[in-house]
Amino acid sequence: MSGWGGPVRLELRMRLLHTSDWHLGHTLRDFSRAHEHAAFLGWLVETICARQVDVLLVAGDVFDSANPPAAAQELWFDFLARLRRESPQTRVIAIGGNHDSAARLDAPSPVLRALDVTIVGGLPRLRSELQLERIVVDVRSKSGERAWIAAVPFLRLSDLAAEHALEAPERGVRAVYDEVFDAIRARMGAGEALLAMGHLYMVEGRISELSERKILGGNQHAIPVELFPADVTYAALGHLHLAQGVGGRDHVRYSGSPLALSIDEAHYEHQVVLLDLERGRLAALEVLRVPREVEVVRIPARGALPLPDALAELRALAPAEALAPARWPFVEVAIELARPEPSLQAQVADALFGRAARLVKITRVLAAGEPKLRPSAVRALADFTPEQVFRERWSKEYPGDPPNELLGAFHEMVETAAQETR
Ligand SMILES: [Mn+2]
Repeated sequence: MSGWGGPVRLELRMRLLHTSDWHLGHTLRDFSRAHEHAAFLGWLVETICARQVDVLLVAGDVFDSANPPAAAQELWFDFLARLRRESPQTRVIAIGGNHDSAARLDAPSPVLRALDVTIVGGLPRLRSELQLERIVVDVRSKSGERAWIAAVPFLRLSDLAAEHALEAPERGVRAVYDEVFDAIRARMGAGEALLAMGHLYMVEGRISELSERKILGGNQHAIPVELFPADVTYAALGHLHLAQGVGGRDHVRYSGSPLALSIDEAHYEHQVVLLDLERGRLAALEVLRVPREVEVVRIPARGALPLPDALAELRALAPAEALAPARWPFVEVAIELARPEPSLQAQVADALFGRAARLVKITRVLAAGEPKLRPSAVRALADFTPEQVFRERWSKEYPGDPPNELLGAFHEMVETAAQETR
């Protein structure tokens, strides 16, 4: 019941907005995403103002690479400055993800602190001691609600105690969180919330086929959801690009990425999460869909078309003048072929000439009943994940699956290589 003349409700309340995996600087087959990122960040500032958000949580992978281009860094700093101007009461807390360089993200911290921006790029240790004063963040809303945040960044094996690092990394991760939680419990008062941030892969996290296998580094570091004990009011997670609560829990949650970072993620419901705390309890949780600035189109939506039909559909796309080039849809086309077609690339390019479309992928599907060539024989190397290539190679020499430690080492190598080549 609401109406005139009711008592003014003076509640303790805090509103937080949880987002992650922006991957600023990302490119999709050489096409810049800067326009989409700028649109998202503009929308985010407007949303934070309109919904009067007290605290913004960014759960890792701010940047797509350890060495982001200047334009990506400009987006980040420009966003922080604009937020400060337009919503000066909003605090920002950001942790590093596996794509971020911890040191690079941390570097401007002393300046950003003056803008109420707290950054924990890498796990701060002094000799072997956790620097708890940097990981434990306490925030207060205008109305006086207080919350404590365990701002734990993505943990690398080198962050974990030596006795855990190789044998049982999940125990090492747990030891870090437990130490931070204990420090918070020793400080927090009644009616105050305990929140966690993390950039990690939880055991019950759902991933969709192929698209995210590459970001997981195998499953060997999957962490059980019990990492977050019952007194954790909300865990703001990053790493998986598909928005979801973990294991049926609403309050242990991946916000997912705000835009599709591969064509396989086009169907995700990209979103951010608004949460309200009231006297230490989670009072409300609301999902806000991120407006889509650029469409991702697959032709056809499922399966594949014979070449003439596929080309006809491409020619039927909107003309180039219909949209600003930065908004032209990303297009994947799947073509069914009776035999290899050497001029395929050129025919597709020709059909798309003058269309509002950016071609990111041609998927070739050999028609059923084709005698000799197995489909895999004509798949491009780019259609395989590094892990699939690794497994293929392994199976040529050894029986069974490669051992987990080896897969883990392989993924760590791939990740390092990927970061160094950007
Ligand atoms: Mn990540």
